[in-house]
Amino acid sequence: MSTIKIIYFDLDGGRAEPIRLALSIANTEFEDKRISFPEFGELKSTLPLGAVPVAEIDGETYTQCNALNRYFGKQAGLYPDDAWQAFLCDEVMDIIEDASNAMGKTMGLQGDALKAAREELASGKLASILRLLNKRLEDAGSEYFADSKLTMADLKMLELLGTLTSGFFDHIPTDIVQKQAPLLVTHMQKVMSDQGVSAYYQKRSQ
Ligand SMILES: N[C@@H](CCC(=O)N[C@@H](CS)C(=O)NCC(=O)O)C(=O)O
Repeated sequence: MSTIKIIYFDLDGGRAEPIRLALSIANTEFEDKRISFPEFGELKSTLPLGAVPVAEIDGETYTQCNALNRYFGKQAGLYPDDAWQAFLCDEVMDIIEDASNAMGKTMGLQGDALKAAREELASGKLASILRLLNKRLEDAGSEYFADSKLTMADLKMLELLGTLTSGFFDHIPTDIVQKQAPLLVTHMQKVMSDQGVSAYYQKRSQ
């Protein structure tokens, strides 16, 4: 059996969260290494690409959250076998990466520059992304994004929705999802009530 360590910020969200959820749903043992922002600063130069999440698997360090989502998702039965359904799952995961990258670019800004960049993002790219995700969910039957069941795309959606509705990003209105993509709000509630997902968060809250 492989030894697995997932390294990421100490957040119940963000790019590592779908990986943690998949491992937990599959009952796979792993070390959930959570680091503070100052610890990340110290660790950064030792990381292969200076970013997290990374997965240490049997001593080697691997990068790229969506590749990790697919790998651990396959093992958890959360990634479609069918090529088209796999594509639908992948497209959603990559669209969410577009949103994360766009938000990441505003991270170093401050004051008026931050406000202007975030407001432009909220009314521009982010709004387009949310509307597209809403359409994809509707086209897939409004319950799950692919395979008519829970997949990594749904778990990754939790990551984006949690971030956007929590107020984590100043100047991004917390009702942006409700306004641009109302189906995603009910989708988030459905995913949160999934047995494996709710068991994970119940355990986290203990
Ligand atoms: N392409 C990478 C992106 C990873 C990434 O940008 N991670 C962010 C945190 S969510 C990070 O480490 N940012 C800090 C930095 O780049 O200095 C992936 O898919 O995992």
